[in-house]
Amino acid sequence: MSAGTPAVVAFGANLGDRVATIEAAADALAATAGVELVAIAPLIETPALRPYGVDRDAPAYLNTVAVLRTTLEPAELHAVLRRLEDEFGRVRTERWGDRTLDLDLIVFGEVVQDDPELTLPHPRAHERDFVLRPWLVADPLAELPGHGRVDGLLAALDGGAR
Ligand code: A4P
Ligand code: MG
Repeated sequence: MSAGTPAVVAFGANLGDRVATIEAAADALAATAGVELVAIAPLIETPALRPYGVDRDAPAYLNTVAVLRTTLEPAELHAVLRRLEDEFGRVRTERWGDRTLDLDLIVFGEVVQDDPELTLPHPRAHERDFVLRPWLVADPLAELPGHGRVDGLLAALDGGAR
């Protein structure tokens, strides 16, 4: 399938068997009807970012980014991601709290929307090293609608996790 809309999904995990969880979730996403996995970056380890800053005492994250093509609608793809988070044992307690699996939809084609249930592009992606770095590996020409080229955004960050 090369039809469909390009979409980008960010994976994060800082509890449990992080490698196994992310690999199984990526396999499940690739096996979903209407979803083709185009590329996925190698895992990177990053310190936990909390609302008040980086917390080096918290369990570290593994992060990666997958580039997809999909014939699903944005809300349908988001529902798939929520279901996979639940399947892999995610418990929602505090905001930006530790988790077995977080799946964020970073971009969906050129869609720009402000819905709190699904904001596109993801409102914090442009300032996050742990999203931009693997995304650039998966797609060296990546662009974030409204913010420009990912290589330029990454160069503008002064290093470290965000
Ligand atoms: N939501 C709105 N737009 C989107 C979107 N584009 N993708 C809504 C996914 N969800 C979206 O999400 C909270 C609400 O955002 C949901 O109702 C959803 O419908 P959540 O997954 O339940 O909670 P969360 O992930 O804790 O909240 P949030 O604010 O999305 O967190 P972030 O910004 O994703 O940050 N540190 C490192 N090193 N690596 C990480 O991956 N991740 C986070 C989570 C914090 N620190 C991290 C990492
Ligand atoms: Mg999330």
